[in-house]
Amino acid sequence: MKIFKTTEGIIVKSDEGYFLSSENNWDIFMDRDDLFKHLTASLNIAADFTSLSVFDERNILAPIRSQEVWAAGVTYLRSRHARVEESKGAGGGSFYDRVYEADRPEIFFKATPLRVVGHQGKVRIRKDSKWNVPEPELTLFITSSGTITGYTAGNDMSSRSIEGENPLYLPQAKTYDGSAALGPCIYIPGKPIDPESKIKLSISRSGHTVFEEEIAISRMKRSHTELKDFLFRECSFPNGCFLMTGTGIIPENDFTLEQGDEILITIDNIGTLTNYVA
Ligand code: DO4
Ligand code: MG
Repeated sequence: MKIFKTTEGIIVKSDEGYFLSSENNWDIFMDRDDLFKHLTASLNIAADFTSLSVFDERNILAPIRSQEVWAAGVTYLRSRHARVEESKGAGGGSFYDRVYEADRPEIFFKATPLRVVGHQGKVRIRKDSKWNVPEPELTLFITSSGTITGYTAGNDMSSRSIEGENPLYLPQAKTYDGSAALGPCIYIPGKPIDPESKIKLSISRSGHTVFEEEIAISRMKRSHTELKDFLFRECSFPNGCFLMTGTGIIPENDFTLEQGDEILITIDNIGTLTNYVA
């Protein structure tokens, strides 16, 4: 089952088609530990939903209202290698090796809803940054009581020149207007997502593909539950939250994003999150 937040309201896609919910409040709609069961039951008896004959992709909004977006880092070997290399000059190289092996994961605050764009939206690169990349990340939707009910595609836009200059600059490298994208929908499988699901990143410039790579989420070193448990240790989320789970794909060091680039992040069963660099 997939849930879309749209200009028309909340739309659920099941095998039977598209259904518009009579509940318009995203926070209330999403914050249910039994969301999959609840939707299956409601759609079966046609309660609280109206069947739709058309679904217009252009109406899709970012699937967020009051939720904070958090992110985990250095959860794949590729990220560890890239970070060690970029911060060697600043003396930060060993931090990334250590956090990859440590019990405590790297978890950082990524964005308020204001800084998040949705499918077809414009992500930004900072004006004071020379080296910029998208980070395609499986993103968890977690309810207020700490249950992982949904999955979406996330883009953890990152300034590698700023985080490479000094690891203490991480918040500036990661959090700014248009620094996060989520969408196109929230996938609600009713069970944990298949670990063999693939994440694919494709970047096009003037109609040509300039970067393409994919990785299975099973290559991640930590479990989703482990990351969620650390996040929930001392933080409460009355409306649930999003947790980006880290990137396993980072373009080579000579690559930087440019204005107008098209970024496609595709995850099995979720779909493709498309964004443009403003
Ligand atoms: O520590 C820097 C950020 C790591 C990150 O965002 C990632 O691995 O995805
Ligand atoms: Mg990241």
